[in-house]
Amino acid sequence: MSGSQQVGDVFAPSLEFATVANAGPELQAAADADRLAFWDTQARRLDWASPWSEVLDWSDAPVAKWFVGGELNVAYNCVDRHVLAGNGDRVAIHFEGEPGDTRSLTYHDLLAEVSKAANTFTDLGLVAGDRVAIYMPMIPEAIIAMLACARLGLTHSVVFGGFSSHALRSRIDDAQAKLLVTVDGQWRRGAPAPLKAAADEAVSGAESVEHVLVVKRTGIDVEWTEGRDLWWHETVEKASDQHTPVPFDAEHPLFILYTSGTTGKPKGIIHTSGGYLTQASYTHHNVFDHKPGTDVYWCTADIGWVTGHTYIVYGPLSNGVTQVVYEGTPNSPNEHRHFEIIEKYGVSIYYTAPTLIRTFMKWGRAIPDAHDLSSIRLLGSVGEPINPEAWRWYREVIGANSAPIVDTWWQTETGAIMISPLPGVTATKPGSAMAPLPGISAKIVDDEAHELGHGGNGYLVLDQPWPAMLRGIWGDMDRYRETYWSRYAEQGWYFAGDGAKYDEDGALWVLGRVDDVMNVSGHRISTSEVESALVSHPAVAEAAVVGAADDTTGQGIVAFVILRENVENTGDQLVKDLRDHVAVEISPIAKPRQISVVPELPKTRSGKIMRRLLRDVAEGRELGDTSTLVDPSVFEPIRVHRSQG
Ligand code: 6R9
Repeated sequence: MSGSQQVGDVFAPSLEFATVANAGPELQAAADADRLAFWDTQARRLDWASPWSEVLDWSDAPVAKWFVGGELNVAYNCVDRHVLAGNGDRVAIHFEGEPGDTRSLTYHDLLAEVSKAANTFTDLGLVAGDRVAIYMPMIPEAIIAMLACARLGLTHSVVFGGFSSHALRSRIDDAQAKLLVTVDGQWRRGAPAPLKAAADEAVSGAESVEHVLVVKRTGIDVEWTEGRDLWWHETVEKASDQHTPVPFDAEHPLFILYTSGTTGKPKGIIHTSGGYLTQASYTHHNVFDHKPGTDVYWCTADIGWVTGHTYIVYGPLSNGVTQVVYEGTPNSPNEHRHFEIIEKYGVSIYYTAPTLIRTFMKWGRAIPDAHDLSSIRLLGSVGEPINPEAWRWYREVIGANSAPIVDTWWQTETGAIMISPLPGVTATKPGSAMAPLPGISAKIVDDEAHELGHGGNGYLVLDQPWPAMLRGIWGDMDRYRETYWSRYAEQGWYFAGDGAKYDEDGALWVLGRVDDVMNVSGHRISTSEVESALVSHPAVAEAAVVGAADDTTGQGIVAFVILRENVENTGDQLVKDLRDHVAVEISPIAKPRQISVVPELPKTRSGKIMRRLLRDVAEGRELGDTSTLVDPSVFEPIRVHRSQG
């Protein structure tokens, strides 16, 4: 076996992988020599209808223009050009429905479907610049609708299918969407759950919406508003499959995606076309080492969040990917589902979130071990810091001790991956995102904008513009400047809102949101560092840590833990063991003041632990807004436990 070489805690790339890797050291050398010339080269991965006159115009900072004057059609780049290059028969999407129905779409099929949808949207009177809301589960029509928008220069706003009608309505109103694309219902754990009902509620009285286009997914009964509502199978499926795309300016808005800010109403993050697609395509090619025609790629995200936009739709399809799209949850009908899918399609690149990896750990390795996962050759992680314990488990159990792991740091705002190892090039350390990618520049600084040396915890800033950067907040450019650019206004740096450090070897560690950094007796301790220590204890499957107000120490550390299967809760003894373990792993100052064993943790729909709510529990307050929680009932046992403890 020629796995990667492990020395201490450093995994060097194997020669075998490095020899055939897409990325090589020349990327960094080229970016160092001339950053803008580097991006100029990367943009040529795409087909442009007309060239640009300038790579970057930063004169109106912080609003960037990339590839000034260049024109392209994003959907043409993701679909048509693969067909024109003779790859029309390659499968683009292997769709796996939750109830077990399957469907494979080639690039030929995808071109026909996107063309039909584009013709329908045009018949409905939509013109470039109009906004379209998409409220759908993970079915091919969601991707087709996004690409049809891109083809026509319509700006899509995808709203996660698990959000409430209230959340949908506020997004429709904010963007003034003219069309809403949705489904009758979606499959959830073997049963159809209505979605159009929520869409109807959202649209009722929403004056901007002229039509609601409905895909029949489950066949459940729906209410129907004549004149407004249209069935996909009676319109799109009957439309012509011939459609000629026209090019748009590189800065034409491609999509708006709302992120739940910690406070206030959601921010509509604006992304445009040429720079966004350039970085999506470049990162997908190099970070995932994607080989078109050979690899089978699977990103388990939902299109309702940015990972689905960039690493299911735009990055992969621009590179001619063959990918799996799965509709359901990882345990429908049982915990074997993801591994069955990997085995069935021969998935070679698998990209998921640490929260799912820890869930797999909790279920136990017997489940993945029951499957042939030998097709896997690269693993990715995104969404939150991955604790070293989960990283090692992921590599050993899912990656057969040889697949490189790419821990990818980025944000809705950055549009594409910014910090990540390059497989075949970068040696990795469990838990570290390692380094900014070639072409990207980041610094770790203190409050006074001084760069920190190795070992110092500081703030992550991006000190140079990048092609996929957000271009603003929809309808609120002041908030854009205030949120991201005011903290280091003098320096002109983008403030990411994450804490980070370089370790003694110069590896970059993202420590979590800065509002998750606790201050205990004057010591800065990251919630994720303590979580990581707890999870490294054999009894613990998952942990969430918050800083709760404390009269003597400023903040006290409060932990919530889920135990692994078959571990007995020995009460006080367990709590003592865990506190001692943290003291050993980090330091006695990081010992949690209080540890509660709970059956479940509150999470957002994108899988992030809602620490704000746990802080409310820890500080004995009434719960704040729980509207973005997947399942608000998880608080019942947590509170019961608290009143007993
Ligand atoms: C892509 C995505 C962004 C925030 C980001 C950070 C956290 C994402 C991470 C990570 C550590 C990683 N985050 N990836 N933290 N290591 N590899 O998740 O976008 O939903 O906007 O969240 O997620 O805190 O600031 P988004």
